[in-house]
Amino acid sequence: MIKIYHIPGTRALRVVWLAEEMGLKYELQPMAGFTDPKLKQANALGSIPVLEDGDVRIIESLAIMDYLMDRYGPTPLKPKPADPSYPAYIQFFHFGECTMGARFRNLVVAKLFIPEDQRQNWATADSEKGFITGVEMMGEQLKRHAYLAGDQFTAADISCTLMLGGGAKLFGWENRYDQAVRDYLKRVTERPAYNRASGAR
Ligand SMILES: N[C@@H](CCC(=O)N[C@@H](CS)C(=O)NCC(=O)O)C(=O)O
Repeated sequence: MIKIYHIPGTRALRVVWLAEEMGLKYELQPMAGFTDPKLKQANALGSIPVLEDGDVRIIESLAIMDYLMDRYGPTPLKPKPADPSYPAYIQFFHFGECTMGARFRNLVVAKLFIPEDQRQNWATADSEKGFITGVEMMGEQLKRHAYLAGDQFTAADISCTLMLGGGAKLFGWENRYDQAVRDYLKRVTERPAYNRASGAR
């Protein structure tokens, strides 16, 4: 049985959303917070998500998604290498965490956790600028296509939506997003699988 270590409103949503889109059976392991001893035992970093599937344990959200699509696919959520949408797919799939997620993490720490007098520094400003530039790059793609990889919804959309949603909800930045990005965010978060996943506890 697929087990997903879960805290609502975190990157675990990527995994649960994907599982819902694929119609996979899974079990949530609700965590009592980032200091839950069960989480530390499964992942020394104490970060969410963690996936267990029999003897398999994976602790990176995009690696978990790739694992589920490869092991339990094929699925149209992951275009084949010969598909014309594949290059954009693979770029935006990783963009969601490597470019956006890395900056998002810095911003969460800087804006919500460190003492107020230390929040404004070079690294925070750089992360904010990079995050907003990333949103603009997605906007350029979304002015031409309904989804990030092209005309079909894929795991790249799941990967990036988490960050677009996080910037909007946590920092109130939706008004800095292009209209094409706002329309897209509304469209993808109206998907039934997203709604089931975001309500999962
Ligand atoms: N690159 C990792 C990042 C995981 C991560 O930072 N998750 C956040 C929640 S969204 C977390 O666990 N933060 C608490 C911590 O790292 O202590 C992934 O994509 O899985």
